[in-house]
Order: sequence, then C-alpha cells, then structure tokens
Amino acid sequence: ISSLKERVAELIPAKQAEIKEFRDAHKNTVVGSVTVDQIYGGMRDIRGLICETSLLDAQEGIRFRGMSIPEAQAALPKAPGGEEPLPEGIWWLLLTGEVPTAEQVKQVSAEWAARSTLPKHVSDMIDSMPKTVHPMSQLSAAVTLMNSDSSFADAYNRGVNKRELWKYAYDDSVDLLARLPVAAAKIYRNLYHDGKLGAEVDANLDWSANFARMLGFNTPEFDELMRLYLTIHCAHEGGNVSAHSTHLVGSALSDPYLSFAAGLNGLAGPLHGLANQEVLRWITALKDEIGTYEPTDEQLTEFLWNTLKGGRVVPGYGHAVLRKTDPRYTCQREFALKHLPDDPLFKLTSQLYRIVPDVLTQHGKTKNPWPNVDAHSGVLLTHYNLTEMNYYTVLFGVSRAIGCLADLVWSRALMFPLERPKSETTESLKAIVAGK
Ligand code: CMX
Repeated sequence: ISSLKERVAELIPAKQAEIKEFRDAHKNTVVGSVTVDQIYGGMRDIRGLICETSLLDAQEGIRFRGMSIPEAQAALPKAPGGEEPLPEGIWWLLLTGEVPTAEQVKQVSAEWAARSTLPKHVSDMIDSMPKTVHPMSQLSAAVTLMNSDSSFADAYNRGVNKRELWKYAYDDSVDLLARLPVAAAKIYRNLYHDGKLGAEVDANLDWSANFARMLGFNTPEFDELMRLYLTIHCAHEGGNVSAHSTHLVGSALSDPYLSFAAGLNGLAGPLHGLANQEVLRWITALKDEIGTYEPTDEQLTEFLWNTLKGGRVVPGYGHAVLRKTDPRYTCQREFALKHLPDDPLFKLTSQLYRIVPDVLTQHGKTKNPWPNVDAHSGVLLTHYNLTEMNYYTVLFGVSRAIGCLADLVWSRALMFPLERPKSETTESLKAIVAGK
C-alpha cells in the first residue's frame, strides 16, 4: 500500500463528517436559481455539481486545491535539474490538498513505472487499428478495454461494502495513469513511426520523461515541456465536458476505466480538447492561403473575419467560464519566451494574441475574446518536432486523467449518489412558466 493511499484514507473520515454536518445544517438553503435561458443554454453558471479537487474563477483561472498555476509551478517538486513541476505532484496535491515532498513524488513515479504494463489484449487491439482511426478514438477504446482487470468492478461483483469501494477506484486509477502513456505512445508510434516504442519504461525516470522517451523524444527541454503540459491540463473544475462526463458515468458505479473513457470521448470534441488540434489546422490553413507564417496584421485580420463570416469559431479563443486570458495560456507563453522566443509559429501566436481579441470583440458574440489553453500548446509541440496535430488531444487526455481520476476517487470516498438531474420538454417548461 502506497503512502499516498494511506494519506487519502486518513483524510476521508474528516471530510465525510464535514460534509454531513454542513448538509444537515443547510439542507434547504437556496444557493441559486435557474432561468429558462440557462436550461436551453447549456446550463451555464448553474451550480449543480460538487468537485473538491479544483475550482475555476472567471477572472483568475484555475486553482488546484486552492493553488493557482504559478503557485503550483513554484511549490511542486521538480525533476533533478528541472524547473517545471512534475505531474505526479499534482496528482498528490489533488488527492490530498497537500504539497508532496520530492521523496513522495519519487514514490509515485516509481509506482506508476512499476504498474505500466499494458494487458496483452489492449496492446493487440491498438496494433490492429487501421491508420484511419483517430488517435483519440484509439485511446478511448484502449482505456475501455483495460477494464477487463478492473479491481473496482471485481470488488463490486464480490459485494464489497460501498464504504470501501474508493480503495478499488484508487487502485484502478493508479493502474490507468501508469498505463495511459504506454497506450498513448503506442498509438503515436503505430500511426506516425515504425510501430515500435521509442524506449521501454525506465523505473528511474519520471512519468513525463518516460512518456517522452516512449514517443521517441530525448531532450531535456522536451521533457520539461511535457512536465508542464501534463501538469496544467489535468483539471478545470467539475463542469467541463471531460470532467463532468467522467463524474457522471462514475456515479453509475461504472469502473474508472469506463468512466474516464467517457471523459476522453468528450475531450475529443472540437469545442473542448480537440481545439488544440484545430488551432494548428487553422494556422496551417492560414499559411496555405497567405503563403507564409508571417502575415501582415491586415492579412491576419481578413483571415479571421473570413473564419467568422463562414460561421466557424476561432479555435483556441473563448471560454464557457473564463473571462480573461487563461493562465494555462500565459504559462505556456512564458515557457515559449524562455525557450523559443524566435520561433516563427510563436511569433504568429503572439501576433494572434494582439489581434484576435479585438476582432472577436467587434464581432460581438463571444463573452470572452481571450485565448484559452489550446491556443498555445500546439505551437510548443511543433517547435520540438511533435508535428502530428491529430495527436495533440491525446496529450491533453493523458493529463486530464489525473484530474478526472482524483475527482472519481473522492466521489466514491464521499459516496456521492447516482447523478440524475431532471429534464423538461418545451411543453412541460411552458406549463411551469405559466404556473400550472
Ligand atoms: N470564435 C467565434 N465565435 C465564438 C468563439 C470563438 N472563439 N467563442 C464563442 N463564440 C460564439 C459562440 O459560438 C456563440 O455563438 P452563437 O450565439 O451563435 O451560438 C457566442 O459566441 C456566445 O458564446 P459564449 O457564451 O461566449 O461561449 P460558450 O460558453 O457558448 O462556448 C467555447 C465556449 C469554448 C465552446 C467557445 O468559446 C468556442 O467555441 N471557442 C473555440 C473552441 C475552443 O477554443 N475550445 C476550447 C476551450 C478550452 C477547452 O475546453 O479545451
């Protein structure tokens, strides 16, 4: 049993008691209202979910257990010689609310390395995929198939008491996090290279460096980018499509593999995680049309308006909750300023940052004209020769597992019930509005 699992076990009773006391005291306290517009409008701003692991502020951006991105970057343990946080540390932070020591993070890295072997049928399935299957579909299918050895499903079948189920959700989550980079790297190597992993998992390396090696990358700077990338994409509170899908499916006591596969399927949508692929496609289309990665401001503005007039969105801009530049964008921009200030795509990204918000504001539809996380990530990956844009959302998915699974473990620990909100028809809603 790992010290992290023990720590979570220690924390659970107090949290259960806190929630019980709070619920009992405020059972009927009203915390919001719901308008007809919100019901048709994607439930924006309706408070209807609990997610203990992270919270999103419209102005400030995400906080992981109360920590902003710059705070987490400063506080979480780094690899030897590195400056970026290790994602193993954010797993610990999300699960416990505590910043782990370097030694504790090392334990997590070692445990994930030790549990990384893919079941043979998963490996065979990935190898049998035609190249026409999108990498996100492959990843989601691989995660679904991993549930054949789910300890959660097995425990449920054996009739384990519901109070204990979180322990099995934890074990499956660790296995899933350990195996996910292997499945993801296999998909990458099959689709774009010789079908052989760049390296085997090395028990002495951290999760991100191992992932980079398996993908076939072997430079300290790319390792650092992976550590930052896999840390900042992990969680964005509970209401986004991937987190909410995982949470919802998990509430049916589907095991962590089935639950997170649902999250991955949502992440694969162009308005959510697929936007990082779409940003690069959009930039490539711009280059194809204008003939250079160095358009004038006028050319760029015209291209933007053509996108908008065509009834399409500008990928990487806007957000359902945020109303300022996404701090996940800002920290990637800082990474670029530090490591690749003269990269032509980075310069174009900066030019877009200068121009897009004004154009979107003039266009007058979006509530938030500022860039989100996806506006920047592909440019960094391209710089280090990870140029296969269809693959980008897979990296997002590997990171998102950390947040979705931390939430899932706590949801089972707190024994949250089946999620089942009420829906209406337009007819029934009209009757409600008319007071019938
Ligand atoms: N380009 C053009 N129009 C945009 C826009 C953009 N980047 N962002 C929002 N709009 C439009 C919406 O499509 C909507 O138009 P309609 O009224 O015709 O439906 C209108 O502005 C109002 O939308 P909103 O309330 O500001 O934004 P939503 O909460 O509905 O949607 C999001 C949020 C992210 C889906 C939207 O901003 C968008 O489509 N952005 C581009 C895709 C993207 O970058 N997604 C990634 C988000 C981060 C992530 O999850 O990974």
